[in-house]
Amino acid sequence: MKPNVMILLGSASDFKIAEKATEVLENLGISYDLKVASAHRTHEKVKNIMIECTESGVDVFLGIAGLSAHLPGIMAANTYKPVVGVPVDVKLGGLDALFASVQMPFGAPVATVGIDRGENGALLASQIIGIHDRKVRKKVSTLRTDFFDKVQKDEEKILKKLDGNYYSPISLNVQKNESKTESKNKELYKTKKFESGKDESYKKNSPSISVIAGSYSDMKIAKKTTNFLDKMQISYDLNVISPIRYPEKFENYLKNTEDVDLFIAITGLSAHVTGAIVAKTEKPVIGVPCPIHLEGIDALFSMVNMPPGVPVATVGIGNGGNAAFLASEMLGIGDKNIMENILSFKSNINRLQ
Ligand code: C2R
Repeated sequence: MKPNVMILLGSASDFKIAEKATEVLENLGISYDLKVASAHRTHEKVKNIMIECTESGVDVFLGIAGLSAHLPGIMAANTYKPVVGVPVDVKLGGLDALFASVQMPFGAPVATVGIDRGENGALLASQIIGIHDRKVRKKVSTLRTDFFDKVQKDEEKILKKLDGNYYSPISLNVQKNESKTESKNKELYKTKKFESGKDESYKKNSPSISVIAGSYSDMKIAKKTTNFLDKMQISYDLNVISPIRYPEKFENYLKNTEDVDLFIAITGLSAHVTGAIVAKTEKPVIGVPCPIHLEGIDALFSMVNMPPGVPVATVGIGNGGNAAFLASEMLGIGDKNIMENILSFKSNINRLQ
């Protein structure tokens, strides 16, 4: 069986994080291979694996590394398929690895997930495969529903232990509301079109990508995204909608995007836009943190460090171009034209150097 996902570890000492990833892939029935290959210590091995596996049909690569995590970047430099980076906490709480993985220059994006979040890395890889494989998309949707059920059960468990004198639960109403929202979410994941497999014909009228900016002040960066999508001849919708400022508009908009392939969200400060989207979809969500304040570090941290079950494929601060590049790589897995466009663009960049 050819592996769909290739996992590379910078060291055998990263295996604990890799196990979280393999558990998810086992659960979803996605084939994978795993090797230890360090860009620093065994550079040629990494290059050879990437070149060979890109040609032999691996869909997505997962690079797991700590310290100066150059591994996912070197992987991205040697392929036109999507690379997901999982930074590992060896020193500095993993911040060194996070920055090394996420802050890639244009043309070699690494879809970075939270520190030590091997499960989210694998889930993101599965969502990417799910763009082109309806069965995988459905399994991802079911797995995520399990995460909702877990939250519900965990809540019940902790509430049983609460016995403060002033604890005054209004749990009946709250629980009703919550379960309503949950069932709405579940409905969204199991749209009729999705289950009956009619989405291909609908797709012709629907853009491939929904680009959402949190504010007009993010538009300069959003422009970099849409410019590159235009170059790659990929259809997109562009909207400025904040789930904090216009919650209803946001909800309504998302309901109308169930036939897009993926989302790109561009947002600064506390990056709730990406979190709000990823909570509602089983499709990949790419996030671009914007430097409105604190040079964008606030947005980067709040975007990338998502809990298990809701990965955001984060690119470098302000790097709208890389978000579009990554989206093209994701779509290119199942679309020869896009794949050829991205390949020729990538070799042109290399030639310029
Ligand atoms: P050792 O335990 O082998 O010394 O590795 C590994 O991923 C690991 O987290 C310590 C840490 O060094 C990381 N490492 C990299 C790379 N190679 C090894 N970041 C690389 O090429 O990027």
